[in-house]
Amino acid sequence: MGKEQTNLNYELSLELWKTMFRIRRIEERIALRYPENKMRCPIHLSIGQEAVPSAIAANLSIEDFAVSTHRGHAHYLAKGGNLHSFIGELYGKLNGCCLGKGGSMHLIDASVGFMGTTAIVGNSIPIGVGLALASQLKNSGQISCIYLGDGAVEEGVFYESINFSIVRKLPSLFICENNLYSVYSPLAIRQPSGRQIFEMVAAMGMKTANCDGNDVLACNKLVKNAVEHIRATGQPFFLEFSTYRWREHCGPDFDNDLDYRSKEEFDFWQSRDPIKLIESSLFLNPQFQETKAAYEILIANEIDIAFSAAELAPFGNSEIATKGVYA
Ligand SMILES: Cc1ncc(C[n+]2csc(CCOP(=O)(O)OP(=O)(O)O)c2C)c(N)n1
Ligand SMILES: [Mg+2]
Repeated sequence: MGKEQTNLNYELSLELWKTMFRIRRIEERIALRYPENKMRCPIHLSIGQEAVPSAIAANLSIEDFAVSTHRGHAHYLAKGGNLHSFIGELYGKLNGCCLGKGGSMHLIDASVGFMGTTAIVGNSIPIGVGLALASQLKNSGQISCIYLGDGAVEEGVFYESINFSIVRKLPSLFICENNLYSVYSPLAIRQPSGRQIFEMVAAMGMKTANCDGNDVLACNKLVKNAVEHIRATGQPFFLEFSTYRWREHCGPDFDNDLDYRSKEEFDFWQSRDPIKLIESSLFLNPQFQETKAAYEILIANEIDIAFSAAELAPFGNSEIATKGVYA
């Protein structure tokens, strides 16, 4: 491999690592501060699942759209969502992206094309398809990225949305983060054995692909290819990534004591930490150690400031109660 290629690989790996590392540190801080009881909304952390949103961050622009789920922190940050607006929202404060009225599961920031997350499984999928339809009607070239979990595949609206996207040739990018569980229920008791989600969607008529969702370079390659395809043809694409959440379904803690997943399984996925995996090749470059140390400090300071700002920000009042409420 030539020197130029090696440098290019390093730069790309570093960019992807930075996004993952920042998301991880932000969520770890949320977990650390959550027991103070100042963030009064339920939280669904995506620690362990950072590779997919980082690949999205590297390939979508701020003009594109994204919608997401109850587990949407990483998706919001990867779309360029402001950290102060995010932490303020968790604290229920006026500096939050929804003026503190939405909390963790209702993050919206139209200024960066992040059009919303909802607590109802599958609910944001048709909204994302609607955004893709709007983009097509306006010929704006915007892609609509629709994040969903494996559990959303059990909702009827999933099939309607896939079907409509195919029939109307919409620029929608479906991103299925298959972390093997819906709350405590493993995939094996929810969906037929041997049926792969991406293969089923391919059989419905959409272009699809899948890969290891903890290998950020593989994720990046798949997303890049899908985005190029959508931009060139306007046609939808479905990507499935296998990944794993480390913490409890809802909340800041680990839940291995509940015994719904085995220690062996958990250990296997911990050994496939997406950040550690890319670091193992980044450390081959002697510069990385110093770069990592400096970035760690930068991110810690950024997080400190955002949490302080959220603590200091005021709560809303009756004047803003109906602002942004449409129904
Ligand atoms: C329509 C609906 N059914 C059930 C629930 C309860 N619920 C909340 S999160 C969740 C799990 C969804 O699993 P998945 O889509 O795989 O996302 P993950 O939590 O694994 O990221 C369920 C069943 C809900 N919020 N909405
Ligand atoms: Mg899941």
